[in-house]
Amino acid sequence: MLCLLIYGVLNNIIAIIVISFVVVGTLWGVGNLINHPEESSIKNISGVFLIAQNNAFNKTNPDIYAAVNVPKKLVVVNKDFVRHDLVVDELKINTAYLSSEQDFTTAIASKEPGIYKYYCSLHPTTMQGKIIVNENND
Ligand SMILES: [Cu+2]
Repeated sequence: MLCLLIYGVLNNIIAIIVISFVVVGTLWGVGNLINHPEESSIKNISGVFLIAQNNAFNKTNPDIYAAVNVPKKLVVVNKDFVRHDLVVDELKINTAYLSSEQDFTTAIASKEPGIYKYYCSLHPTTMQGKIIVNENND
């Protein structure tokens, strides 16, 4: 008798839990349909794509230009088999070590015009270039 009672209560609890999951799941689904997830605004910001390959960034370690107070998206991808990173001390950029095929997205942002050195901390003599931040003339 007691066993049956406990069994009945247990069944009810399980039913309640299952119904809760269904309700929450449905609400979540409807919520997603109503609130279109906002597009990330950083996608609209012009960006720089740096590929670390053969111990250079984009083959030539190019100069990168940016404007004061206009953040610029920076994506670093490692296409080598050895690790690389990208560091800009003055702009507090550090991708940490990237293994092969890893990437890191950050932003170049500066309040001060200037020339800032970017480099790979593992290959600082061969992998280094300049980020040139100019006064924003808009
Ligand atoms: Cu490197």
